[in-house]
Amino acid sequence: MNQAVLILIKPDGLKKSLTGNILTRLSETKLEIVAAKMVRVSAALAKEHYKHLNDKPFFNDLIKYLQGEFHDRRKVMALVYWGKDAIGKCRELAGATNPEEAESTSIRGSYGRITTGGVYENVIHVSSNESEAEREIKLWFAPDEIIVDLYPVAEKEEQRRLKGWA
Ligand code: DAT
Ligand code: MG
Repeated sequence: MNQAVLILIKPDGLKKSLTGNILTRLSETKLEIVAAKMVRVSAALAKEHYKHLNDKPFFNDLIKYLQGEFHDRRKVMALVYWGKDAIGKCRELAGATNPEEAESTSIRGSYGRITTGGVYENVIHVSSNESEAEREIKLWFAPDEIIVDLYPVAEKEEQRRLKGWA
């Protein structure tokens, strides 16, 4: 069954210059990239992304980590992959949440670490099921940033000032 999945290359992945490597690993899946961009992550976006964890003791550090505060890289790379069993394939390549428990050849097993402060620096985010993927993709991307029609869209009246090239 075709699925969409949100992938984030987190600030540690960018700082460690792993972008090309991670994209190469993901290309083994033969999935299609249908959206990609660099994002400066606001606190509001990070908190909404990880809202299911907002009662955890590590939540504040998790938000700072996603915002790049620990890596002097205030950005992440956000992508949507699409194709057969996309979530399972990408989760398998990513490896377990805890980088010390992740299979050593997985992306998190190869490049992740746990800091002395207890932060799981696990290099990438991968949505864990279809409903989470839909919520996350709609959070990170607008419909016209995705080159296929993943979800229903509606015409919206919007009064906002847009930047154009000068
Ligand atoms: P995943 O990223 O594998 O989907 P998750 O959604 O349960 O895992 O958690 C989101 C992130 O929160 C995870 O990538 C790292 C962090 N995290 C989870 N459990 C943690 C823990 N016990 N200590 C520190 N960070 C943790
Ligand atoms: Mg998750």
